[in-house]
Order: sequence, then C-alpha cells, then structure tokens
Amino acid sequence: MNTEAPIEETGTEEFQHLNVDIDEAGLAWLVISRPKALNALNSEVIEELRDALVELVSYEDVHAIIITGDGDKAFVAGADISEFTGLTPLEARGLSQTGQDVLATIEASPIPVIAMINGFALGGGLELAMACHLRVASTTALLGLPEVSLGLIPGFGGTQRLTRLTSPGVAREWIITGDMFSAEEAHRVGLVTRICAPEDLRETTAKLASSITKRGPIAVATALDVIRRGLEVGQTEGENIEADAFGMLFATEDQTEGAAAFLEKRKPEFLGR
Ligand code: CO8
Repeated sequence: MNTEAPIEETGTEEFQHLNVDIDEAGLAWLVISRPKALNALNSEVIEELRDALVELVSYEDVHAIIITGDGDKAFVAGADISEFTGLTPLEARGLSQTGQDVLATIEASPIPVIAMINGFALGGGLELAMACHLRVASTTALLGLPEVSLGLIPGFGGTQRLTRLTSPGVAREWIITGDMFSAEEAHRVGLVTRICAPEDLRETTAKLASSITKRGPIAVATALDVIRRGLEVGQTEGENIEADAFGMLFATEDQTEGAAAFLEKRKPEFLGR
C-alpha cells in the first residue's frame, strides 16, 4: 500500500458525498456533503465514510481526522429518513448493524478523530459524533436523538454511547423526549468537550487537534485503545489492559525520546516508532 500518496489527490473524485482535504499540519478534514438533505447519512455516505477512514488511517502524513458537515446549518441531521420507507425488520436491522460497524471503525481508529459540530447533530448524526474520540461544537449547534418522534430508537449505537458518555439519566432524558439540546447543554453534560462561536470553530478544532498531534503518536493511539477497551470491561481487567499497554510502550523509540528530551530540557521529536 502506498502510505504517502495523499487522499486529496483522489478523494474528491472517489467520493460522491465526502470532501477530503489534508492540510500541511497533517489534519484530514473530512466534510460530509449532502447540503440539500442537511448532510443526512444515506447508505452511500455510510459506505464512503468507511472507505475514507480506512484510507486515511493508512497514510503516514495524516495525524488527526476531523469530521464535519458541509455548510453552516448542519453537521448531520440524521440517517436519511427517505431510505426507511418499506424496510422490512430484517433490512432495518441490517442497516443498523452496518452503521454500527462503520462507527465502530471510527471509534477504533488509531488516529484521533474529532467531530466538529457546526449545526444540527441529530439522530445518526449525533451517533456519528459520539463515535468520534472528541467533540467540539459551535454555540449555535443543536444536538439530539429525535428517533422516538419517528416511532424509532437510535440505531447507530446511540443508546449505548450516550449512556457511557454522559449518564443513564441524561441518556434516558435525551432519548425518550427526543428533544433537541443546545451546545451549552451538551457541554454541561460532558457530551462535547469544547464549545465556541461559529466563526472560531475551525480554529478551535485545529488547535485541539494540534495539541494532540505534537504528542507521541503511538502513545496517543495506545491511550485511545486502552480507554475504548476499558469501557467494555471491569476496573481490574481494565487496569490489566492498561499495565500491558504501558509496558509495551517501553519497547518504543518514542518513549526513549520522550524521557531523554525531558531530561535534556528540549522538545521531543517523536518518530512514531
Ligand atoms: N433525512 C432525510 N432528509 C432530511 C433529513 C433526514 N434525516 N433531515 C433533513 N432532511 C431534508 C428535509 O427533508 C429537507 O428536504 P427538502 O428541502 O427536499 O424538503 C431538507 O433536508 C431541509 O430540511 P428542513 O426543510 O426540514 O429544514 P428545517 O430547517 O425546517 O428543519 C430539522 C431542520 C429540524 C433538522 C429538520 O430537517 C428535521 O427534523 N430533520 C430530521 C431530523 C431527524 O429526525 N433525524 C433523525 C433521523 S432517524 C436516525 O437518524 C436513525 C439513526 C439510526 C438508523 C438505523 C438504520 C436504519
């Protein structure tokens, strides 16, 4: 696999509903673009998201991925409701599982993935944002899981991730009211870690990404992996996973470099090995 060819050379032709741009800082900006449907996730977008993710994590010069929505109105207004018509229960289950698998790929990415929430993040859109490692929102964004308004429940992992990211009480309220909540409220309950004015959203997100990408990339990937796996198990097993990973990092050059740089009072030069 060619790990150096940037996706930007092929990305816009390859994807019908995604724009991908890799900047000089190694940040891959992945923009979901179906503005006429408020960037709703149809089956094609979901497939394209998976393909883009798999491709981006294979590039050595991509250090963080930022997912956002085209325009200033919506991040993603949910799964595409027009695709629900006439679905059999089995087909609906299949669509739910396909979406869950793609979101699990995002969550398992060794490269940090940040959701930049620039507007409506509803239903499958919020579920997508919740699968990202971090969430930054514009103060004008509105977030929610309105599926019960459609006689449904969240189907892309939302019942599980919102509960883990906030609390069972918050998750129940958000899910069974189906209400939309402000970015401030999402920040208050810990669902988003940063909020800012819409005009500062890109810069705030880029700064957050840069504060991660200057750290040791293997350590960052390992931390994300240990946190994710730890959420699936009890405390003791989680600490075993942590100790194993901690030990493994002592086999990396980055660890040697990190300690040496500290002792020599200079900035570390991490090589990701
Ligand atoms: N799917 C399809 N089209 C959409 C969606 C959507 N989720 N959201 C908006 N659109 C379309 C509208 O139909 C409209 O199209 P058109 O111009 O052709 O009529 C266009 O986008 C603009 O939308 P509005 O005119 O409605 O814009 P408003 O500013 O009046 O309202 C809202 C914005 C409040 C965001 C409104 O569009 C809305 O309520 N959208 C639906 C939100 C929603 O219910 N999302 C959850 C969907 S269900 C889901 O995500 C389940 C995930 C798990 C799936 C499991 C697999 C099957």
